[in-house]
Formats: sequence, C-alpha cells, structure tokens
Amino acid sequence: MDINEMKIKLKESLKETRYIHSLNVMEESEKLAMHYNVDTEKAKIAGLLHDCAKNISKKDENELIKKYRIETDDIQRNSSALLHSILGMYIAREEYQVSDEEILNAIYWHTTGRPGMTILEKIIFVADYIEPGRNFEVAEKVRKYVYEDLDKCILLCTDSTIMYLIQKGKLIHPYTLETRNDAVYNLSKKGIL
Ligand code: DGI
Ligand code: FE
Ligand code: FE
Repeated sequence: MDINEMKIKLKESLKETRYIHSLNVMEESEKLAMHYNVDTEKAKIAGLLHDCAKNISKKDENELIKKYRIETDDIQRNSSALLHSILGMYIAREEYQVSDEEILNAIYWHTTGRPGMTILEKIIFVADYIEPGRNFEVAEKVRKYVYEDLDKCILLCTDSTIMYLIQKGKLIHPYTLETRNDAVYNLSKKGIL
C-alpha cells in the first residue's frame, strides 16, 4: 500500500480532527527525520499511522486483543489511551500492510515511550507533542529544543505527562517512568543535566 492509499484509508477510520493531527505529525516527523538523518519515508508512515487505532470502541479493543493474541498488563487493559498505540501497531501491520519493524515499533511505543528508544521512535514520540495543532504550554517549550536535543524534549514531555496523570488521579505506566528516567540518564551522560 502506498502512502496515498494509507491516507485515504486512515481518513475513513478517524475523526476529522484526529486525521488532521495525523497529517501534522507526519509532516513534523519528516522534518525531524531530515534533521536527524533518519529515513524520511519511514518517519512519514509512522507519523501518519501512529494514531490509526484511536477511534476504536471498548468492545472492538477487546476483540482485537483476542484476535491478535496481544499481551497486555493491567494498566494497559484499563486504559484506551495506552491501548491505542499497541493496537495501532497490529492494525498498521494487518490493515495497512506495514512490515517494517522500525515503523511498527515507533507506533507501538509512541504513547509511553520506552528506555533505549531508537531515533525514529523518539521522533514520533516528540512530533506527536509538538505538531502545530498542539497548543499546550509544554509544546511551546519543546519546540525550542527539538532541533537541539531529543532527550531534552522527551524529558519535558514525560514530566508534563506524569504531572498531568497525577493531577487526574490516573495510573502511571512503568514505561512512562522508565522513559523519563532514561532521558535523565542520557542527558547526564551528555553533561546536559
Ligand atoms: O494519541 P494522542 O492524544 O495524540 O497522544 P498520546 O498517544 O501520547 O496519548 C496521550 C494520552 O495518553 C494522554 O491522555 C495521557 C495518556 N498516557 C500517557 N502515558 C500514560 C497515559 N495514561 C496512563 N494511564 N498512564 C500512562 O503512563
Ligand atoms: Fe496516540
Ligand atoms: Fe497522536
């Protein structure tokens, strides 16, 4: 499936605002990939499809988990926000015929991140936060560093997410914490923190 066919299919399965967000993340990811010398085609596809599972009902979520025999933990099972990135990986593979593991991993990890992310994974994670449609305060701050240091951006993003989750009384997934700690390690190794 080429990227134009992907766009047509994605447009049909998402709400208008989410589709526009996906196009924005695609464009942002392409720019970052160019800057950081990462395959721009992979970045575009991962950016475009990262939220392809965003518009799925609880019932369909459960059916897909069974269908693809997806392993989830308690925190993931109770959060659509966490499930959509995991399911997105399977949908990208099965329905958009994406077979590239780097793209699939970037989709899978785009919500929590993980320690030891590849540059492509970091790009999708950060692009999701700073695409032009995002107007929260942290996005503005992250935009200042995005062409300087992705780890700095990841620290800003995870700090903000963790504070938001605490405020809302939600469960923090260990991956979110591990991603944040990994960013701190990476920055201190570089002498930035
Ligand atoms: O899908 P998007 O809205 O574009 O962005 P995203 O995939 O980063 O998802 C953001 C949502 O995910 C936001 O509502 C917070 C939630 N989230 C991120 N990390 C965690 C989390 N939710 C829980 N419960 N635990 C986490 O660790
Ligand atoms: Fe998402
Ligand atoms: Fe997104």
